[in-house]
Amino acid sequence: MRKVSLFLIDLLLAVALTAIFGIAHAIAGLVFLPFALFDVVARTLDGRLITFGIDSLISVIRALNIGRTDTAAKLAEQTMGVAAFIGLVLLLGGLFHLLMRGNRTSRIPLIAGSIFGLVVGVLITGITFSIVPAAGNLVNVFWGIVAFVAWGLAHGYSQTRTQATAPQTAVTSIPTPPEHMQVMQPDRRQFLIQLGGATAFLTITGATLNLVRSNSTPAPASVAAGNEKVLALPNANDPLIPAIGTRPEYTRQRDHYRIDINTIPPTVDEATYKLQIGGLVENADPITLDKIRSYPPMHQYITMSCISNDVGGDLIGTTRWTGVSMQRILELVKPKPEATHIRIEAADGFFEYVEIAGIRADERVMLAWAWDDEPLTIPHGFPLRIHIPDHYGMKQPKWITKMEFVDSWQPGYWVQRTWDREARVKATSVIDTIAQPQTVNGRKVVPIGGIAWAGARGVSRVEVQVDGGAWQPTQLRAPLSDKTWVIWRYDWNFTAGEHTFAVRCVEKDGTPQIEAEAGSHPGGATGLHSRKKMIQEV
Ligand SMILES: Nc1nc2c(c(=O)[nH]1)N[C@H]1C(S)=C(S)[C@@H](COP(=O)(O)O)O[C@H]1N2
Ligand SMILES: [Mo]
Repeated sequence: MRKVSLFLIDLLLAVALTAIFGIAHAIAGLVFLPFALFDVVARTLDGRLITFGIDSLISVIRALNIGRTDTAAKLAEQTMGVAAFIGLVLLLGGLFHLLMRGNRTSRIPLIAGSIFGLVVGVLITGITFSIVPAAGNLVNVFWGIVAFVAWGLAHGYSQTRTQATAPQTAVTSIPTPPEHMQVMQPDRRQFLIQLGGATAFLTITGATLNLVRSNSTPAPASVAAGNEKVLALPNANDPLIPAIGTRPEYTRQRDHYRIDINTIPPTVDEATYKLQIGGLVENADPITLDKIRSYPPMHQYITMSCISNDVGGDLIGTTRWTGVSMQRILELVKPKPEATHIRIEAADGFFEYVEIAGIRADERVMLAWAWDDEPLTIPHGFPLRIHIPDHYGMKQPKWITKMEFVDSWQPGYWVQRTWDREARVKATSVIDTIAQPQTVNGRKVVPIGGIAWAGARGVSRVEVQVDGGAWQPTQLRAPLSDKTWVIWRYDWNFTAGEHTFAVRCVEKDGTPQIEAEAGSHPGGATGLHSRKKMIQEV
């Protein structure tokens, strides 16, 4: 009986500790240690293992068709984080009971509990904040330790409440029956009920507060209630109307996919922020946001994709980036002649190397501070992120804190974890829709449509194939820029029955899209996108 109640106490205290971290996070923005610890594990695991984990997660999400890949993946990671944390704390509780079996310690349970909590707290916060510095300031370290001391104290206290107490009677000659023969003491049962009630209360409070908090995250002022800016898109006059069901050509910032190594994105304090400059430069003065925003802004419509995006996947978006060309930053910091690369560091510990010659050759390499005409939101990299044309997202840090000018290339965060050094985007084309039959210019057709994208190389042609027949040219809309996807449309002569449709594209210089199927690891997915559909009269 005692074993069972000890396990119950461990479990309840582990859940209660998690709930208290959740409440403090919702109310005071303090670190939610279960997520921070998950990020620690994700960062220290072997690159191949973590890549395998991400690939499997994305395959499962896409196979189950449970909604947006990015949100489903984050939710899965957060759930794993909470479950692993409860498991870890449960184990630590077990360790505490083991240590308490010594007679000396069992006589001072409150002191022993606090010391145990202190040691565990120092270890866990120390490891966490040395690996995920973004999660840690002194307040968070202190808070993590205090919470664990309280947890240890609660263990010590529960020890005093559940110990097999000697009978209260004066008859001391009757020996206490062996432990396994005792019925549960009323006091112990009462204690378990109290503890269970308190834990349930904390858990419900924590969950509710966090739900309220995440639903009340204020939208940027200009997006609030119906006064969203409507951008006049540069191709607004293009006569080609996308087939019904084609994705929106332009992605609002709030709809853009989000991928990064953080269970909770890092926040950067705008008031004290300065872009740090270091290494081989003549002017290492930190650069203020005001300074960066004081340059005449450069606007670029940009399609960005995650290298983990499968053919036809949803980890791709097209929005308008605003910032300053990196060439202006070079003029400001004046790299020394030996400098060949910039090591870009971010608030979450992420980093990448960018070649200086590439910046000199292409003024479109841009330090961006706004997306979609709004300041970058926290998940999308506030206050600064970089754009590097023709490369996957993994090459383009968000939340940039520092630029270190160096004289050699090193592998960046994902390159260290077995992903491609260049990560140059692979051309891709996707069928978004096979729409209902309709009559166009007196002809009964099935409009088919989607996107094609070849990074900054541009798309010259998109073709559709039906049932393995000849490839047919499609109509293209003018793209938003030379770096965005292009919307295509094909009006296929209506023929009832089940049909298979495939799409492919050709780059500006005549290079065809790679048709051989390959998964996203290590250099980005290739292969043709196809869909089957039963075409019927309407
Ligand atoms: N600091 C930081 N920058 C980062 C990442 C990250 O984990 N940390 N992830 C990269 C990856 S893999 C992608 S695909 C893009 C995604 O940007 P988005 O979330 O704004 O769409 O950010 C890139 N920049
Ligand atoms: Mo990515």
